Amino acid sequence: RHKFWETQPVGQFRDVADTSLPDGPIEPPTPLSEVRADPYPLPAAFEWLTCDLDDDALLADLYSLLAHNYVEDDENMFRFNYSPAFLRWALKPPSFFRAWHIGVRAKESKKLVAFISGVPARIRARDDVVRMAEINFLCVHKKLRSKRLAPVLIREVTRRVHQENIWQAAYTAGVVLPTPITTCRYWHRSLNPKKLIDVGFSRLGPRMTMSRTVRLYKLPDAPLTPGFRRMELRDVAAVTRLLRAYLARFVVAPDFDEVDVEHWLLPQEDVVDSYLVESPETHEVTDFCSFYTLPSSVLNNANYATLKAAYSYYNVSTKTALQQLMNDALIVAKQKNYDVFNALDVMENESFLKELKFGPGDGQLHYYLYNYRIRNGIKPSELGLVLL
Ligand code: YNC
Ligand code: MG
Repeated sequence: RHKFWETQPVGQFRDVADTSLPDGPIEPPTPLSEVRADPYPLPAAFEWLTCDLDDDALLADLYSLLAHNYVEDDENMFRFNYSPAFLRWALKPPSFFRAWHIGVRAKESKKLVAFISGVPARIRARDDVVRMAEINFLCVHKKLRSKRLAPVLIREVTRRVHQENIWQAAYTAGVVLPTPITTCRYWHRSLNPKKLIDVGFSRLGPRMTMSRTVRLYKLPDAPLTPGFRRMELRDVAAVTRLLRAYLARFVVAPDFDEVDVEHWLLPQEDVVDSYLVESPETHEVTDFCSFYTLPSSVLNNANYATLKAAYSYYNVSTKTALQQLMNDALIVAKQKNYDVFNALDVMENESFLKELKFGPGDGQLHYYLYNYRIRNGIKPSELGLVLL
């Protein structure tokens, strides 16, 4: 059934019932001298291109490939529209490898037609902190689909990850592959219900009028928690402490240090936003919340071209109730003109979704590890990892 995935060191569907298989790496590392030295062959009309994302023209090409060919919803009404600044942030974390930004272009026209990327991360599974690649932005131009290019891209990124002596990876996909460690659902909180209904993202509820709907989702003009403010550079140490203590609770989570926190969580306009609660009395940082910005193109709508969406990222509450903290996150997202606030049912998110008027979406997001078995998988609430 999965001609490619059956050949890979991932949990195989046929092994699900085998309780003798231990958790941890599926295959041991091979000596680096045995890692294939040359790129995998591509069909004759195409060539590999290691991408330099500091090159604005190349970044614009990548942006455009993804804006026209990346992930759509099941009904093909919306398509992710990652901004160039977001792509740079996502693909150039501390100690990134340029060799892991892999394009395929047409030899003649030089047009970028496919892409896959990895970035390095330390991810903890139970008590094992593992150096991994986070694989993302796998994309093949619509005109080149179903020609088995995706397995070539995956093999090539795997080869380049192995060259750095890294043997595990984490990734998410909307499709079911062998074998998810967990399956999450997106929840959506309307901030601009009229627009969401106009573009077909949501529907007017039964026995609801537009004005009642607008009132239902109305939020205060400013955050309610005293001491709630934007994160700054001087907060990196405190935020790292909060986040490390919190993420220790989950079965699978990133192992962030201060360098990671500065990159992944320090606010960048229209890329990532982070807020915290600084106690007005003690000036201690007690709570933290964050979201990233990922607009979607609205396909075939006369009135609107894009939806501005915020995605819940990492949130930590110690003194402010998580529900109140997230209500403040909704308020700042509304102030900043986002149309919708999305969150997965990971970590403790279930505790606020219904109360804060999030509704369940229809798409599922499956989480995977490459060459690392977690027998029986985990629950979404045991997952402390958000991929972009
Ligand atoms: C997918 N999303 O099952 P089998 S997510 C992984 N992730 O193989 P072809 C996928 N594999 O089943 P197409 C996949 N989608 O026969 C399909 N596959 O074993 C598998 N869409 O290849 C599929 N981006 O080239 C099948 O398919 C084989 O032309 C078929 O290309 C697929 O970034 C794709 O959704 C997704 O651009 C590129 O449809 C194309 O359809 C497309 O004939 C729109 O491929 C955009 C989209 C995917 C977003 C993402 C995470 C990717 C993870 C890849 C796996 C990484 C493994 C770890 C590597 C490092 C290891 C170390 C160490
Ligand atoms: Mg293909």
